[in-house]
Amino acid sequence: MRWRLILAALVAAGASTVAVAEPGAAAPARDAYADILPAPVSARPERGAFTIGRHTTITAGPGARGVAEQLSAILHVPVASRAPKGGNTIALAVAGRDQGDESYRLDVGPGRVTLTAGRAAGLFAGVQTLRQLANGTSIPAGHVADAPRFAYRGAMLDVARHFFSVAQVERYIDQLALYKINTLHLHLADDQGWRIMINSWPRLATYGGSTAVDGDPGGYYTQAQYRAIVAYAAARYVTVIPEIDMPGHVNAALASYAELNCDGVAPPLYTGTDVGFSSLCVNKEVTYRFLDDVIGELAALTPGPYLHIGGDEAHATSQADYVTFMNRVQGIVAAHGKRVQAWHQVVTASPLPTTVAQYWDTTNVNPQVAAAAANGTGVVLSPANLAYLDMKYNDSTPLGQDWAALIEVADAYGWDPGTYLVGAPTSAVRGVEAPLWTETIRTSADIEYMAFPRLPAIAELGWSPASTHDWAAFRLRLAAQAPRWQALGINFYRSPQIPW
Ligand code: TNX
Repeated sequence: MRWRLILAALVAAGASTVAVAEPGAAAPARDAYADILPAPVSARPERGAFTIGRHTTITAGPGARGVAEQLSAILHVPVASRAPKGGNTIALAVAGRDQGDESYRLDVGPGRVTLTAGRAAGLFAGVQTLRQLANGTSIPAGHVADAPRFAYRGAMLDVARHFFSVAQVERYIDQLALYKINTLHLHLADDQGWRIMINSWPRLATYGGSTAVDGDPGGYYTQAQYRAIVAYAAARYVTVIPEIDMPGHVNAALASYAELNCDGVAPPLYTGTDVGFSSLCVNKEVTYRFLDDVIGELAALTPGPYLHIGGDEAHATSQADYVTFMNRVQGIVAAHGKRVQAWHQVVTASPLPTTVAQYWDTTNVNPQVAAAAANGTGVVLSPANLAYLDMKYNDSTPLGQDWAALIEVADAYGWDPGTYLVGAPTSAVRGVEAPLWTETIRTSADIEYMAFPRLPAIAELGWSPASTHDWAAFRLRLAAQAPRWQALGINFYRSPQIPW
């Protein structure tokens, strides 16, 4: 514990090279391997350490160069085409052909670090582990073999209720990548704002994007800015899933174009926080021309396979209309070469075989979703009472809401995505996602306060084998992250449950 405090002080003081603490207080290698978060499949410390010095180089095999450059920037070690004599080496290699999941193998010895993976994405995951192990210029020796439990490990940011700049989104992407989260779901349109330029319907952004909750400043991404976010994420092996919520949550669109309203009259812009009052006009053909244009432009801008079409809280749409609408829009998405992700109400329509339902209810019993899952519909789990980052931690949390639950760290960590939804086969579970709705969230410091430390908890549920699940060990792993957050300037909630 004592060395940890000393390390924290050094990191907080901005020390780039952490001299190993005091005599007798040297960091025991065992701790570093036990502190990897998310917990790896297996980790075994050894005696000794690799020391980064003036003659250390990083070497990159075919396909490993990009990740090697990223590691180089983190460790301030050059990338060389070949290891020079007399120096020690950090060798990165993509084994065989570029394939497989994000699994990797890391071996740290006194003279050499070897990181291998089937794909560059696995090397990137391994680099995150290496970052956590490195203690200044010392990397304790040992071995890690690791692979994700679930392919989908997501975070959602609602940029509609409040708008966040490209730099703010990129900052969050960097934080997600630290914990091996590989999907960023961007909630791009809601009643309070439309945040992406659609060239064929420009008033969506210029007018529909002009405000935010409480009349706060609005904003939108140009297509070039959206592409920049997507590219920034891709460089960190994070796939962007853009969401246009429909048929409800559409006041910003209805306000922008009168013809989208059944009565042909555009409502005023909306800056409150009610949900469930707006609906696209399901029986007008212009609705589907509009959606074909919007989905077509978004599909062209988005390299990832999924587009999210919302489908939640459509309280102003009749169930019959909802079914008609969701089925037709799924066809439009498919026609543009993409797959559908939608909130779990989509199962009340006819999900396509490739449609993924995102579960957000506050109970683990939902026979309709379980039946769809048993029938082949993929499920991403975001139970609002466990995984929603906008829920308060306790009743004195200054930000957030409490309609689903108060969520302390132990609650966010204390469930198993593989077995959560009664009657849904584990094979249907694609993974987990932690959504952050932003009715009360305005700044990066606000985002971080709600995400840390619950986001790493959800990240661990998505990545780590169920056999590693252990609250007593997790709270120590989490505490060990705090010096890193301080060094990175990440604001976080000092939960009394964690021995910081
Ligand atoms: C419910 S759950 C919503 C959002 C709100 C959120 C606030 C779901 C899919 N929709 O529209 O922002 O609650 O917690």
